[in-house]
Amino acid sequence: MQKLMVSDTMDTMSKLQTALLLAEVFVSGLPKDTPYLKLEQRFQEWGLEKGWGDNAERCKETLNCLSEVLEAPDPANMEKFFSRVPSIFNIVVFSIHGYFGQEKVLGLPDTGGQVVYILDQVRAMEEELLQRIKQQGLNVTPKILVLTRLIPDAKGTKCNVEIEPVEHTKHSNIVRVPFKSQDGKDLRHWVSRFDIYPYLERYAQDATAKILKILEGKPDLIIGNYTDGNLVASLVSSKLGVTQGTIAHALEKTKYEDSDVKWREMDQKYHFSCQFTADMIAMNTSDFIVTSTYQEIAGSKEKPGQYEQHYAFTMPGLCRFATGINVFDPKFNIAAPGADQSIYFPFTQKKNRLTHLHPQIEELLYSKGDTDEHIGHLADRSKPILFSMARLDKVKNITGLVEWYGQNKKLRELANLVVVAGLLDASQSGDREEIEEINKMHELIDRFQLKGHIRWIRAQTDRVRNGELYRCIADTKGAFVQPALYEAFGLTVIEAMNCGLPTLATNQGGPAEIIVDGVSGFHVNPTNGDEAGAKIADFFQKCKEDVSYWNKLSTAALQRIYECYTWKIYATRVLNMGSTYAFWKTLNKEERQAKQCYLQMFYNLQFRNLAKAVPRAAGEQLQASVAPSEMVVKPKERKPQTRIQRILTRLVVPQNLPILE
Ligand code: UDP
Ligand code: LCN
Repeated sequence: MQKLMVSDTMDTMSKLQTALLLAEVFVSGLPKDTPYLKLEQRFQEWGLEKGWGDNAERCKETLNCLSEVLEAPDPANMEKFFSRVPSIFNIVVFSIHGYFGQEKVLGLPDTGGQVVYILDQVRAMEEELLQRIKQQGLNVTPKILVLTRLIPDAKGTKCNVEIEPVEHTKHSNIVRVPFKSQDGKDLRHWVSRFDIYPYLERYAQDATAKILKILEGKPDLIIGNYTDGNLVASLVSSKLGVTQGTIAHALEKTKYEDSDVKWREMDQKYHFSCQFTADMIAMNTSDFIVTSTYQEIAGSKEKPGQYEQHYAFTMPGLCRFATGINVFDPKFNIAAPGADQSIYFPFTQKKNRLTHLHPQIEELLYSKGDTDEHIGHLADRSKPILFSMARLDKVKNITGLVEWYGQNKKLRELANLVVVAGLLDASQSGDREEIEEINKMHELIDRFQLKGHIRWIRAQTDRVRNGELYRCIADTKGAFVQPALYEAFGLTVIEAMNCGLPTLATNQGGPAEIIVDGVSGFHVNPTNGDEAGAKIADFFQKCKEDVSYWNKLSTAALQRIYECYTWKIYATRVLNMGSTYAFWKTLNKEERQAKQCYLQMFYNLQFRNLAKAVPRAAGEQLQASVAPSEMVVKPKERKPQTRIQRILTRLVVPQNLPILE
């Protein structure tokens, strides 16, 4: 093991302060680019080891930064110093549900922005780690592992491959670990994210063994994603004693109205009792939480935030959270994601445009006749295109958009509608919600006689072509619309804006913060279809009257992106969080331990029983070809509470812990 920054002999504060002073004076007298090798001997005499910088100038800055922290530890200095402490080399990222892969997965059930986010995040973090390691004068190879589920029946994807390097990285891999059935066999097919809970504990054990083997030791940071990944991150972090970061992506409680109070009605389909309990455990065990927007934490004047809605809530007959999560806890941080700018670039960059894809896109948008790939056609090609792309989940409200369009004669006259969403044939889908939405799409197209005005294209998995598709929509002077009933963040919104496509997006969730209404795009109210349809029609009307209006919106969208939504800003922030919270973790040990004990009891006595009640049988006994909706087994009767559970629920626990009543 290599000692970094200070040696074992550095055992008092005064020794450290003296060493800092001597070293600072020494490096100040040297040319800035003097390599660390030439400083090493003197540094060691003062008890300083590698890690201060790769040259005299960088070392001076780091030394100075620590001196200032010791004098006056203000937040800016602390963050700067922690950004230079070489404490993170190996990172594990958990993203378990859905199909996690690099091709042919987007649009498959439960597989959307989270996968895009994590792949881009890993690339950005690796780049930042490499730069930091080099600048601190070290020769260490970082490793990032994305732990997901291995799915033997991979549906033509690589989700059955155990280890897959992450494209455009040097040291990052996707590692897939299978779920196990009760008899210890690998579970073969995809499992809905709502039904995943009985598999997670065993998964955490198997994943831990795999991680320790690949890394030949513990990681320095574990980041969980979504409820399942966050719960597993909690279990693994607590077992290994590693700093834990949590990313929700979307908290389901916020997406489904009254899902806490009506948990019993919904439990057979969604198992929210399990999900919300897992969320509460992960939020509380986590050392830090990363959100994409401010509203995700604390909401706005009009609406509470996603996390805020977890402060106090009740699942009647099950439990009541009195102080579930405190949104003023300093563990909350915002780091907004970006979009890959090599894929999503402005339509005006003519020399970079992927013109070889234009014939395919032309076919996709305008060819006649229904196929497996698309339904409907655009009779009048001179009209601009109103475009949307999302998974065909209820909350994405693509059917709502078709209805707004169908009902608004003026909008139908002004623009064509193109939607990329899900599958076109319900009999091919295994996803409960998607099946309902597919049937609704067909019904709406018939009811409003939209053929000739609408093109419904099945989910598109080629990101590069999708980038060019956004730009081709911009060529028609079209617009992107994100009509979701609720959208946690909305990567499609920033992808469209990166391509210079004017964007109208839901005012429910992240997009309300991404877009400044009337400046860099527009907000639409998804609960008022007439108003939303009219606002979109109004936009196209104004563009028709004044071409410069469209250009103004396009430029403002790009400006907003460059100011706030890039992966470089993101990676810097998240790695700083990793180092900073690793430091805080070493303080207040007793209080932390008490909290962890309570959460462990909560996991053992509450979560485990809930997870046991989720039917596992579906995948383990029936054939993979049977649609999940046909496989739903009635949950077992809940067992009466044991004595220890009753005692636990009366425990008096410190502030800011989820209190069960
Ligand atoms: N996407 C895609 N093909 C589709 C549907 C979506 O490539 O048919 C991509 C889309 O470009 C975006 C991601 O999937 O990168 C969806 O992310 P978003 O945050 O909008 O929504 P999520 O699916 O995560 O809820
Ligand atoms: C999940 C969602 O629902 C989206 O709103 C986000 O953009 C995506 O994850 C990435 O965080």
